Amino acid sequence: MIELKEKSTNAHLVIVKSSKGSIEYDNEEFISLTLSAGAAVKGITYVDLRKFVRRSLIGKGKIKEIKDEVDLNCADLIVFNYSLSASQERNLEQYFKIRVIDRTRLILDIFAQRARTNTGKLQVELAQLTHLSTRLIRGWTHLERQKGGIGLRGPGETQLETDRRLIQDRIKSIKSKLQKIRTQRQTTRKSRNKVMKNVALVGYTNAGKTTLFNTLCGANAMAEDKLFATLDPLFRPINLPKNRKAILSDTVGFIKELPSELIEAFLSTLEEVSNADVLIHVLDVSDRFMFENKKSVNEVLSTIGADKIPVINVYNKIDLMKEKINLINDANNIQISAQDGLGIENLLHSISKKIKPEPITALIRININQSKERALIYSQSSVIQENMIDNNLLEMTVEIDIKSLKKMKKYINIDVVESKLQVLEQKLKKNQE
Ligand SMILES: Nc1nc2c(ncn2[C@@H]2O[C@H](COP(=O)(O)OP(=O)(O)OP(=O)(O)O)[C@@H](O)[C@H]2O)c(=O)[nH]1
Ligand SMILES: [Mg+2]
Repeated sequence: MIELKEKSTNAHLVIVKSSKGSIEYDNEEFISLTLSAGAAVKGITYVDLRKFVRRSLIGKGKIKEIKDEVDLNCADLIVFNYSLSASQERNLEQYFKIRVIDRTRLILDIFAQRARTNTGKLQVELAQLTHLSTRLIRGWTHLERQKGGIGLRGPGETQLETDRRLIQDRIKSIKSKLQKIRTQRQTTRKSRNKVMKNVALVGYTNAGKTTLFNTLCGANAMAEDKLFATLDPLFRPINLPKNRKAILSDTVGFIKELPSELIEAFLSTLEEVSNADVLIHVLDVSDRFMFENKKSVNEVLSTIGADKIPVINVYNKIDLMKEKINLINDANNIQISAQDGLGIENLLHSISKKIKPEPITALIRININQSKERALIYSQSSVIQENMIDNNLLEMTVEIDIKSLKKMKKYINIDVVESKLQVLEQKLKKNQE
């Protein structure tokens, strides 16, 4: 049974100073994560890991110091920003007599709280179970251990009471369900890609991706000042200059060292990013760690094989900047305020340029009954002229880019009478002869 705990969680944070990265950066992000998980931060202890203790990670002196503060502040959860082994977690819990979790577990808990759709819940459950399956060790029997972390909500909690074999069975079953969803998404993506380019919003969590998605598409998706507000991918068509169109997607935000369990479980969601034609990397200029975040996002992009896709960097939230900021300003680096609509026109032009080359003029003939094809031509090109040339035939003069014309020719039955494309194809043929 899941035991839901209504009263709020009081967390004590243990920040282990590592040699890489700045401590302020780690601090701020870690506190935001804890708050986003719905816990109050009652105290922080900094630990220098010069003396590494295998059994409990930290030494006796530090344990005593933390215990005193935890008792004083009535904390009921300790969160380490450092990866703890299962036995370290267990030993620390025995010392402190309250729950101890690490950063990975904290992020998994946030995801569990945010998951709304069936797919999202399955993905989170898979990540939780994968994490748990490596942590089932002897002596790990008390049920207290098998509850969730903060808030104790989320999918998969009942499964946490099962043993290793049952967990493996459940992992297998979820994986097979997710594989079906992945195949479905691949099919949908293929048919979407037939006619339109995919533009994916990516960025650090809370950078403003969903706000920008709403501004660009006139959508009303939930944007919140919370980490990982978005989990499931969203898609909408966007209108670009010169009557061009594309599909925009918004997905889960990234974070430094996104747990590998989550990357694996969210494969089908992340594939929407790795299969995009253009990425819009949303950066929050009001975040003093914007460049560190940018680096972390690029690392995740490289992990999921999306580092070769053309990118437009979008510096968001410029409305919050009192002074002009010194950033590159060109077609690939655009300053905007997704909230106030500043710079959006520039961004649309830049996307338009990135996804489609300049159009060519083509003369297309279709049968008068081909209403679906006619609608598609309208959606993909600028129709300059349309004439009935006999009782059955409609002749359309359109402006379209070569790639889209080729795609249309491949998938729908149209007769391209004259276009630069044909001239090019003829030239190509001649060259081959
Ligand atoms: N001032 C200001 N706030 C913004 C702007 N864009 C987004 N925000 C705020 O930033 C917060 C996060 O916005 P979201 O759009 O949810 O961010 P996200 O990148 O989708 O975040 P996740 O889905 O959690 O990864 C919200 O409180 C927004 O209102 C902006 O241009 N200016
Ligand atoms: Mg979002």
